[in-house]
Amino acid sequence: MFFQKEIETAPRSEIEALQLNKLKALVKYCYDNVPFYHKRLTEAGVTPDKIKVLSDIQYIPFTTKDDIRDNYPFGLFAAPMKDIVRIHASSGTTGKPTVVGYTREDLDMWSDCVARLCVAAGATEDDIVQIAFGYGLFTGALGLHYGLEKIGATVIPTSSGNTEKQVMLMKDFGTTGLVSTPSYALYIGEVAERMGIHTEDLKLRLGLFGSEGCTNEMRDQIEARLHLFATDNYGMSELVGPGVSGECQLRQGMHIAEDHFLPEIIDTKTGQVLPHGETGELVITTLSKRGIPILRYRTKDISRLNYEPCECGRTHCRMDKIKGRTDDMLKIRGVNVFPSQIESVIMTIPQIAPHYQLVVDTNGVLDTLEVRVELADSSLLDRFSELEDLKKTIHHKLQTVLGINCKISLLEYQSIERTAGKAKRIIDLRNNGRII
Ligand code: DLL
Repeated sequence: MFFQKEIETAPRSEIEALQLNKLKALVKYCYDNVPFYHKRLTEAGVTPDKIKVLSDIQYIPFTTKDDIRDNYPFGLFAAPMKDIVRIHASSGTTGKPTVVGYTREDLDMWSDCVARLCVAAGATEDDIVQIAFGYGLFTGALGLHYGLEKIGATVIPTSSGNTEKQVMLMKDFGTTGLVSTPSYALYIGEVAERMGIHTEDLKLRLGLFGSEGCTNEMRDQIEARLHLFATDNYGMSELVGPGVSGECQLRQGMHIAEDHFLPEIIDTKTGQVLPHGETGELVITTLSKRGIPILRYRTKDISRLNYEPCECGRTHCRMDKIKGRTDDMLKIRGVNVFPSQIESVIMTIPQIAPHYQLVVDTNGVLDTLEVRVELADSSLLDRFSELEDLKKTIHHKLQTVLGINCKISLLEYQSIERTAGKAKRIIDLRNNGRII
């Protein structure tokens, strides 16, 4: 039920006292060992002795992805290279990757955090878990790998791709747990069906999904197709990788490992810290990392913190599922639209397969949004009036939720590209110079 019960169920006052001690030590560690932070903190007038209470964190300047990139590759490392035992990096679509380094202590802390979330989700030493994340610089695969080994589960490092083989091994090895992105899990289900394998006959029982968003409606689809209990976990390479937070079996938010990560929610525009319970951009300070400690990292992920006690007994606060990212919130004719809102709607329409793409463009004056979805049964393509009715239904449901008009395109089953990693769902044609 717990991996580190004492800390996972510690009273709030104890958690906060620990956080304050660690924060003070962290600011000093950064100030003394990273010239970038020394300069930043000095400019902001923050010397380590300025941190007296937790809320003094507000005086510390934010760190962004650009700060890490500007100091490429190792400029923000606080530990000497002889103490760094592992490097990871996030791919990033443009320019250089963001590079992170781990000391041995960091790796230990990381695998503890992942072990916690796996146990919280229901994994045990009896599980046989297939890791279908890509092994390599990406933190997902090795992160889950070490955490699951730590709890004594049997790890099968299949890596991503080669989907038919994934299914074959799942059947032959009696795999009980699957680690992947939610979209790849759906694809594995599709391939199994194509191979004539009934997923209900497999031993799969638990999904540890993360690295991309997954609405509850999408989760229902995954569970129906793979016959397992699907859980969500969150993290990012700059902070550690997976292990920042994860759902317990009650699935009412993801418990943050608060002894290692100090969360805040800020207003993206003003940078002001928002009161508990408000939705905004998640900012995280890594309290324990030695290799590359990060002060107040702007994740760009939108969420909300919940400090109410959870019935599972864990006292660490929970963050809501990620609503979207500040940089993938679509602004359509002045209205803010999150892809997750669209996902929630289309996942509940039975005639539609759970794959979609959003194309944003402009007709010269106004933004346009096209929602491309696949028909679950392509024979519907021959029945014009049913197709038109379906389009109207989807259009109406989306308009009710989003408050804007969008174009619905019904595509043949499997015409949207499947990926083994994070799904690419948004095509924004507005800024490529094609249209003025
Ligand atoms: O995706 C780390 C990870 C791996 C987390 C495996 C969980 C499982 P990056 O590649 O650096 O790291 O991407 C981080 O992915 O800022 C979010 O936008 C998104 N993300 C990660 N987990 C979730 C989640 C890994 N559970 C970025 N829900 C983050 C929604 C997620 N988005």
